[in-house]
Amino acid sequence: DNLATTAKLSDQQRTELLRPILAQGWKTVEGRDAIRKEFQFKDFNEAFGFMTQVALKAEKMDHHPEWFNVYNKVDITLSTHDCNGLSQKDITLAKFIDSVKK
Ligand code: H2B
Repeated sequence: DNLATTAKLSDQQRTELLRPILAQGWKTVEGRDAIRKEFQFKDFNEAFGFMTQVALKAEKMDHHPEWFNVYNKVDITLSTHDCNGLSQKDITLAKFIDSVKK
């Protein structure tokens, strides 16, 4: 449920769950318990199509990215405000985002 999935990850969960995410190019953020990745597309249309798919998923999950778009680039930071750090929802959303980008 929502309470369980937005609990801050334990050190052990963090190590195990983050490994595959970091292998896909996500990076931990300096000075903050969050992950970040930059995506680049052919043009704005491709970037915004990607953002639309992520937005629909985010709304379904009630878990929203912090993101910044300029033309064909989208810079995404994931963190859970409810626990002021990384939760299972960030892992799930990161995997979904990578599956959309392919
Ligand atoms: N998104 C993220 N990234 N973290 C949260 O803690 C969060 C969220 N909380 N989206 C949700 C909305 C909460 O504010 C609402 C009220 O359920």
